[in-house]
Order: sequence, then structure tokens, then C-alpha cells
Amino acid sequence: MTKPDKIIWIDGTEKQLDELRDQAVSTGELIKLNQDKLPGCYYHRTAENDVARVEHRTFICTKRKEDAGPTNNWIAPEEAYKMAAEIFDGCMRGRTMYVIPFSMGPLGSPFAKVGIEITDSIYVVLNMAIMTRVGQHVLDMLGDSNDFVRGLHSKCELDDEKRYILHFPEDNTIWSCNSGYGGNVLLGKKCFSLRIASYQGRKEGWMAEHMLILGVEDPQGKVDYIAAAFPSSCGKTNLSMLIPPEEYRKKGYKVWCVGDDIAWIRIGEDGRMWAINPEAGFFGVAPGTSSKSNLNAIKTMSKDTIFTNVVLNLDDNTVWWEGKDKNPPEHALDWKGNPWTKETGVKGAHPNSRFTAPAQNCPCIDPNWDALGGVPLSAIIFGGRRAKTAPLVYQARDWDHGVFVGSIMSSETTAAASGKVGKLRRDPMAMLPFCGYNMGEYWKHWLEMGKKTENPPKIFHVNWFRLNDNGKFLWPGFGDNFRVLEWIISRCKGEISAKETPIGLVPYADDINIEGLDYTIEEGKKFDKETLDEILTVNAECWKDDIESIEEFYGKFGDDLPAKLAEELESMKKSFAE
Ligand code: GTP
Ligand code: SPV
Ligand code: MN
Repeated sequence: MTKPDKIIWIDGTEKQLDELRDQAVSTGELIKLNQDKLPGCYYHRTAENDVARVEHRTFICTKRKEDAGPTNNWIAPEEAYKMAAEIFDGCMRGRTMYVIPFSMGPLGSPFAKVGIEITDSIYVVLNMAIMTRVGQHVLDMLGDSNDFVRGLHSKCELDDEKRYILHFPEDNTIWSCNSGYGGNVLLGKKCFSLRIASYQGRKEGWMAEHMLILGVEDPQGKVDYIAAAFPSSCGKTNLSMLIPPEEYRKKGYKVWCVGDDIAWIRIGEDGRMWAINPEAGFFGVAPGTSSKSNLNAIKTMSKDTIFTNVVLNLDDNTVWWEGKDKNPPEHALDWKGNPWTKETGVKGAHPNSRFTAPAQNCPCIDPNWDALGGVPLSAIIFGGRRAKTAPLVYQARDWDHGVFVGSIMSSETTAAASGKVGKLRRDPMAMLPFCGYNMGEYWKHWLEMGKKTENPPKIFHVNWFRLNDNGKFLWPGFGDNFRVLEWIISRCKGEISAKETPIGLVPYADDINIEGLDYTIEEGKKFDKETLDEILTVNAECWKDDIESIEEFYGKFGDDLPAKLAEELESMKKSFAE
């Protein structure tokens, strides 16, 4: 169908990848960065019209529209195949086709699944080689099996009017055309590991979730694992690599990173939920990442990293972005390739510019990050970007209530997807753009999984993003989020009590340790006990508005809304009315 001139199978060897890097440099697709300062690092720019996921052009193509549900775009499979086949017809003429066998999950893990991605982009090959396990050993493992996801990608003409990200969960197939941007084209990531895998998970009795996984080690050396679902650009990578405040580090606390974006979760024989990170690298947001906010990420990207759509520093051939440090380069090109200085008056890096780096590079990568059986979860956290309404942290009363808490998640939109930024929308379990089937069925699956798990994780909700009236963050965030993790773990162990409210269990302010916390909200206003009280408050008026919006959202699902969730909503409404 695509009629390539040449076909190359990706064998996963460094030699082959190196040849591809050289070739991409020779055509300008990649720029080789300063190899003394950034060994193994490269720079890439996407087309200006192609900088984020395109949710309005992303489709779930099931035979029946109901199976895609009210939150997904849908086209019938035969129609989608036909339309896209015309776009793909001859699209690789004059180009080379690369065939990438890849594994999501460590080879030999019972969680792992194989995919093959066909692409005409070297950038895709090199990113997939960081983000997944690629090469001949994957084919060897697959053997004669037909159980693999078929991924087809072509840049085509990068025509945004013919850009489609099509998923065929019933055929284990993904077709993506006319884009060269990460989430649209690295098919192992959101397309397979969330949209296709969530569909597979329901059929096979497991869960594919948009979650980071981290381990908290206490001074005795015991590690508790936590998974957390936040929408795109809402703090997963940062939380997963967090460095605890100094007074905790001195006592011997440490955070280990297992994954920063996706968790595949199964019920273990011990009656707990176990999770793996199916990826092998990080595709992280660059802007805002600094030695202060996320030192581990900065170290992770110090070698073998591909930078996309950041500022190119012409003085020393390195990279920069807003929030990296206070020294923007004096001679530079912005993400579009135009001469740029900070006086130019526009952002030099695209707000959704990214780094692609191997997980192995991360200084706090968990020794068990690629354990075949995964890690056991003590807690699951949901969270969003909410200027108001959601308190800093609260706990769900039980699993079913936790599913309710996840289902009513909402967050302000970010630059990770094309469209308006800062618009509040409901984003259940951070899966709105990633659930490969009817969200109502997905909630039923969550409820079922809880029933089947003897000792399920405790469920929490956090919000690092409460603002004051001047639009300043009230909570310091980043490393100080450890203070909230401490409360969560104490709750899991049953060590402390919490306050019953209509939304769930909220901390007593004294149980959040703010000792040593030094944060200036704005000039003349430091974080204090009062601020903590403020961000722990459940404001009934705000929540009553929220309930209206939840009712409207739930209304879309008709009979597909699980009765249990409707009951939880009624009961919350009632307790606010009391
Ligand atoms: P995706 O990779 O798109 O899924 O994003 P993510 O969820 O991994 O978010 P990431 O950790 O990259 O953070 C996104 C943006 O939020 C960055 O600009 C961060 O600096 C900022 N951020 C992360 N954590 C915090 C926090 O605790 N407080 C505040 N105020 N900002 C944060
Ligand atoms: C996200 O948008 O949630 C990302 C980046 O992690 S992308 O791979 O583009 O989906
Ligand atoms: Mn991330």
C-alpha cells in the first residue's frame, strides 16, 4: 500500500541506530549537539503545525459506535480503513520503510506485549529505540504468534487536514498519518499502551492506566509503591522522580522511579495489585524542568537524549527552554528555527517541547523498575490541575468510592494536546483521550477489578495547583509534594485518622508536616499554617457547581453509567445538602 523504495528491519543494534543517526544528521532531520557537554544527544524540530497530540483527529474504530462510547471520536472500521488507505497509497514512494519490532514491558514478563511499527521516519525509529525495547530479540520472542499490535505510520505530507490517528482495537491495529509528533507517531506509547491496551485489559482482566509509578523508601529501607494518574502536563514525570525535602533525606527517605507515564496493572497471587511500566524511556515536558524543579530529569537527559522543539543555543550547540535556568542563550534559534533571544518577546521553546531519554539514565531509577512481575501497589492517586475546588489531598472511603473520585476528575487543559489551554474539562482517571472503549464500561471494569482484588490499593486525590486570587500557586509543589506522600502512606498503614467530609477523608492540618517548608507565594506572602488550612478546605459552594457539571457529564453515558457511580454522586450531593 505505501510502496516504499526500500525496507529496513530494525535489529536493535547500536551500529544500525548509529547509521540512522548519521543519516538523519546528513538530511537535517536531526542536529548533533555538543558531544562533550551532551554526549549522544540530538536536536529535532517538528513542523510548525505538528507540535502536540491531535485529539479531534484521534478515532476509536470499533464496529459498533456504542463500543467507542460518548467520549471518543468514532468512524466505522471499513470506512476508516478505506479513507486512510487512499492517504497511505504510495506515501512512501522514494522513501525507506523501517520495520520496528518492539516490546511494551520487559521481555519475558507475563505483562509484556509485542508490537510492530512500520514508519518512514528515522526520528520515530530513534525515539522508539529509547521509549521501548526494540529489535531482533522481540521477533524471536514473538515466534509464530499472531498476538502483536500492528502499527502503521507515515509522515505523508504532514498535511494537518489529512492527519488521522486511527485505532482498531478489534483488529489490534493502529494507523497514523500526516504527523511526526511524539504522541501521534510513537505508536507504542499512548496509542498501544493506553488505547489498545485498555481494550485488551478489559477483555483479559487487567488494567492499562495513564499513571506514573514510584516507590517511597522509609529510613528502615521498606519501599511502598504508589501509582498516580494525572492528565497530560500535570506533573507525572516530576512526581515520579521527586527528591524529598532535605529534612526527610537526612532521615533516610528516598523516592524511586519505576515509570513516569503508563502503568499496566494486574492482580497478583497475593491478592494485591502489581504494576509494570511498559515503557523503557521518558518522553518528558521540557519547559519548567530545571535543576531546582527536577534534578533527576536534568541528569537523565544529560546523555543519549533527543530534544524536540526546544531552543538551540548557537554559542555552544546545547539546548535551552523557559524555566531551565536564568541564563537564556545570547545567540540561539527558537523551536521554529528563527533567530531568538529573550528580548524577542515570544517563547523560545514550544510549551510542549520534549526530551526523549532512556529510563536507565535516571539516577533514581528503581532497582525493580524492570522486574518481570512488576511492583505491588499500596496506593493509587488521582489528580488534576484545579485552580479551586479540589483540596490539596483527600482519601476515598473505599475502592468503589475511589472509582467515583477518579470518574469525576477534572483538570485544566494544557499544551500537550492541540486546542485551547486552561479550559476546565472532566478527565476521568486522566484517561479521557486514552480510553480505547466506552468509558462507562471502563468504569465497570474498575469496579470489577476492585471486587476481584483481596487487598486493593487505597485511593487518593491530590491537587498541587490551587491558585490565589492573583493566579499564584498556593502550594510549593515539586519536592514538597513528598509531604503529601507521607500523609498518604501513613493513611495506608492506618497510623493516623482523617476528617470525614462529603467528598471523602481530608487531612487534619496538623498531620501534614510543613516543618522546614520555605515557600514564597508572592512578594510579601509566605506559605504558612493558614495557607495549609485554606488548601485543605472543602468549599461547599464550589463543590455544588462541580456536582452540576458532573451530573451533566454523567448524563452523556445513559444506561452505560454504572449504578454504583450514580449512587455515589447522589450520596455526595445529599451530604452537601445536609
Ligand atoms: P505528560 O508527559 O504530558 O504526560 O506530562 P506530565 O504529567 O508528566 O507532567 P510534568 O511532570 O512534565 O509537568 C508538567 C508541567 O507541570 C511542567 O511545566 C512542570 O514544571 C509543572 N509541574 C509539575 N509538578 C508540579 C507541581 O508540583 N507544582 C507546580 N506548580 N507545577 C508542577
Ligand atoms: C501526553 O500528552 O500525555 C504525553 C505526551 O505524554 S504524548 O506522547 O504526546 O502523548
Ligand atoms: Mn510526562
